[in-house]
Amino acid sequence: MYLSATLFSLSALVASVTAHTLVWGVWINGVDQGDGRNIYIRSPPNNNPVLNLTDPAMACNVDNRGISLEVPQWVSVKSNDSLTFEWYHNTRDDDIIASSHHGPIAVYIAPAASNGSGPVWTKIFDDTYTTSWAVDRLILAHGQHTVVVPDIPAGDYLFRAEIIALHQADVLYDQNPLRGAQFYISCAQITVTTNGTDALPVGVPFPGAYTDASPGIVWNLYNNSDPTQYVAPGPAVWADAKGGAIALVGIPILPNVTSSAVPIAAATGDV
Ligand SMILES: *[C@@H]1O[C@H](CO)[C@@H](O)[C@H](O)[C@H]1NC(C)=O
Ligand SMILES: *[C@@H]1O[C@H](CO)[C@@H](O)[C@H](O)[C@H]1NC(C)=O
Ligand SMILES: *[C@@H]1O[C@H](CO)[C@@H](O)[C@H](O)[C@H]1NC(C)=O
Ligand SMILES: *[C@@H]1O[C@H](CO)[C@@H](O)[C@H](O)[C@H]1NC(C)=O
Ligand SMILES: *[C@@H]1O[C@H](CO)[C@@H](O)[C@H](O)[C@H]1NC(C)=O
Ligand SMILES: *[C@@H]1O[C@H](CO)[C@@H](O)[C@H](O)[C@H]1NC(C)=O
Ligand SMILES: [Cu+2]
Repeated sequence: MYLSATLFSLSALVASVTAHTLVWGVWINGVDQGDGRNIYIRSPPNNNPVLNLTDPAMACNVDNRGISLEVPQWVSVKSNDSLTFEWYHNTRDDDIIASSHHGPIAVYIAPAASNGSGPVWTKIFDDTYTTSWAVDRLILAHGQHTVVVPDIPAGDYLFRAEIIALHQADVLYDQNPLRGAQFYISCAQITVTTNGTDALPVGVPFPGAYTDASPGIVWNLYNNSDPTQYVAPGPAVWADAKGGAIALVGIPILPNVTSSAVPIAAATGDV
């Protein structure tokens, strides 16, 4: 009895390991650009979310801390190109993120020279709830969502993808630091080679754009709140943005599996 109860607890623990998410890389016009992690993505050291709205990590996650931590490569794009982010959980093209992590997805851009500091971020994509949450559709799309590159001046930019998971967002992090909305953030280093005429407007700062009072920071998924009434935090999408989609652009080609071992993330009870 005692032993089986222990085994039951252990399996319950294993089943509750974290199911967070990270960006693996990007696709341009449906072409996989290869593993971007710490290569052209300013990757955080693990897939944990940012919770603290005033943390400098709200810009480009914990490796950024508001200052430049440039990684070696830049991905070149032209105006009108489709730039697709691809997220994963533990290994590429897996379950992507826990299905409990319902919430919206947004993409912002900033000139790279700012290092993401100051009022430099412009929202170019926002998807909240249509027939399901943006995250639900991201899982179906193998972790892929796309923005069309705006007709902005030539130069280096940071493209900041953001998933907000709402499964613990019924309270503010400031009221309960074990809960709150979870921010999965990743910045890609992108060089725009066309010299467009749509100059970026004055942007918003991260941290700063989202506060405890912003819409969409507190949301209860479990009390019959109408998800079609959800409003994402932050500014409206820029009028000169060219849209995007949460949709599969290509099935990743995975290396042949030689081992069934899967890295197990640290358990935090966040399921
Ligand atoms: C949130 O981040 C700010 C800025 O870094 C820091 O001063 C504050 O202590 C953090 N809050 C918590 C609860 O860690
Ligand atoms: C992007 O597409 C728009 C609309 O189709 C077109 O007017 C514009 O010239 C295109 N820009 C570039 C750089 O191809
Ligand atoms: C961005 O980072 C680079 C390299 O560390 C630095 O030279 C530059 O002054 C920074 N720019 C800003 C606006 O902080
Ligand atoms: C882009 O166009 C602007 C305005 O016409 C010009 O000042 C700038 O030098 C051009 N930049 C590049 C990289 O061609
Ligand atoms: C659900 O909970 C949220 C946040 O606690 C609250 O603002 C909202 O009024 C509640 N909605 C319903 C339908 O109970
Ligand atoms: C996987 O192995 C098969 C058979 O050896 C080979 O034909 C295929 O090219 C390999 N695929 C990859 C992505 O390495
Ligand atoms: Cu998680």
